[in-house]
Amino acid sequence: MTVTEVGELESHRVLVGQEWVGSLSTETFSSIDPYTGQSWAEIPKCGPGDVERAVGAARLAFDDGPWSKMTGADRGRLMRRLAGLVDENAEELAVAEVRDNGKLLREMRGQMEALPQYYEYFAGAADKIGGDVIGSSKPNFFVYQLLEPVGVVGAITSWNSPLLIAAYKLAPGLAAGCTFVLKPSEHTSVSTILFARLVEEAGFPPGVLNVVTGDGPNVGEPLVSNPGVDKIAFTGSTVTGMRVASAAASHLAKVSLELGGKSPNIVFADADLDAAASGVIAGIFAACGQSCVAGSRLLVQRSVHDELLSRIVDRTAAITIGNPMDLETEMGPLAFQAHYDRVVSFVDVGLDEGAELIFGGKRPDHLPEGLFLEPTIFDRVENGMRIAQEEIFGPVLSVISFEDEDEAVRLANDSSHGLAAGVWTRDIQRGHRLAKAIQAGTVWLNAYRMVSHDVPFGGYKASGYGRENGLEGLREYQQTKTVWVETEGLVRDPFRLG
Ligand code: TXE
Repeated sequence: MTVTEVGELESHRVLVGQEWVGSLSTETFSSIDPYTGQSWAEIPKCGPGDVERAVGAARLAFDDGPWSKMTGADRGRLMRRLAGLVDENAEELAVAEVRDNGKLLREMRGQMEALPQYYEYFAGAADKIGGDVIGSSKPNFFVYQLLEPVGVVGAITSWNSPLLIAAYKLAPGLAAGCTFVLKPSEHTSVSTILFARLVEEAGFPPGVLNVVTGDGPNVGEPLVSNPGVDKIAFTGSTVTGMRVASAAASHLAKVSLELGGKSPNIVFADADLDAAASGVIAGIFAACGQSCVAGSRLLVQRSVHDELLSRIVDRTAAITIGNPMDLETEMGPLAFQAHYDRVVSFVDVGLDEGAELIFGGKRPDHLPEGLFLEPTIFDRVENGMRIAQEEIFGPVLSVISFEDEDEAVRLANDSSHGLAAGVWTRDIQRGHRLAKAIQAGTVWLNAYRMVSHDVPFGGYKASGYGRENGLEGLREYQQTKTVWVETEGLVRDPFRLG
């Protein structure tokens, strides 16, 4: 599909089992293009009944369907076919995501080009799932462990990178042998629906992937609470993540949560300041800061504060803001109106708290309409301020100065979140010391915003639990079964354990 064809208003249906059906209610909701402010797609408004149907189809496929009898090699073959189809359709998928969430075409093209690697990597793991033989101390017993799929997975994704975040869940889960009910964010449903068509085209059996579209209360909650779901894999806000975990507890579903962050980007005086400035910009202004790993707190050693800030401000002033489809654009609009209003409100919060606004803070002069906000920098921020503690999820940087390494570590860890951190220094020993001392699931030394299909990713503290990607990500979709085999044919004392 070309760019212009995608521009036409589309009607989409949801996938349940092997059937593309309208939701039971036949109601729809609009997907709004944040750049034009216009509706560009109508999405089925699913409800609890649709979730029930979808979970039933996933359950059947897991318990009884052809999927449950396939070998890992078979699953891997289907996943490789899917990777090829994603590759062939990357442009259509990228454009759909830009229309849905306003992120840059250049960013979404990059994500879609990376997407096949997720399915290929885990396809390669699908036929290598073994188990373990336990060297048990119990004589006359042969003990082994099987690695089995966890079952039906309810996967719930956020709006900022819909298909990438879905791949973090689907690729390892399919390799393990799970089946899925996938609920995309109500702000970004289209690319998930297009992707589901590719899953079907690749030849996956009915019920392996089901897609239900709609909001949290009517679709997300019923999915999480459904006793037919064995595991919930969730990406979104910390507040919703807590609700998800407690609803899942009602039927003891396993949960993995990838939540928000307030990640520190820490620059020492001995750093390569050009590289650090570029890393700070990447951390907070790429994707308009709408990234869970946004480096939204800049911790800078006082002696290089002015020098670093002048480099950051110079580069920030040169950022091109505008149409996300234009490949020259570096910052597009924010994703939707309510989110825009929330992000903008933090400018007043920062001013009220006494931070110094040194760049941005308003709509760009050349863009009188649309959900645009200038890249915004607050200096002289105290780490206790709301703009240093709360995830803004927008292009707002809070700059905090520190004196020495101890203070840097203390400030970095003085946060309820712990998703990621960047450390900029030429001192290799300090770099490793900091990597150990910082409470976060990912630490980048002299880099920022690196993710890959083969590298585990996830949070400490309120940023969630469980890991996605890498072989550790595969384990999230497996459970172990221990098998004891009596090898001597002995009759044992029935009143003795073991
Ligand atoms: O998240 P929500 P949103 C953060 C970021 C952002 C905020 C809000 O701070 O400003 O979250 O984003 C579904 N039971 N991140 O509104 O509300 C919902 O429909 C089950 C960080 O997207 O948490 C959507 O599909 N599901 C994040 C998904 O949960 C429910 C990326 C996320 O929605 C539900 C995006 C419920 N009760 C936002 N309520 C990151 N870590 O990357 C809602 N949902």
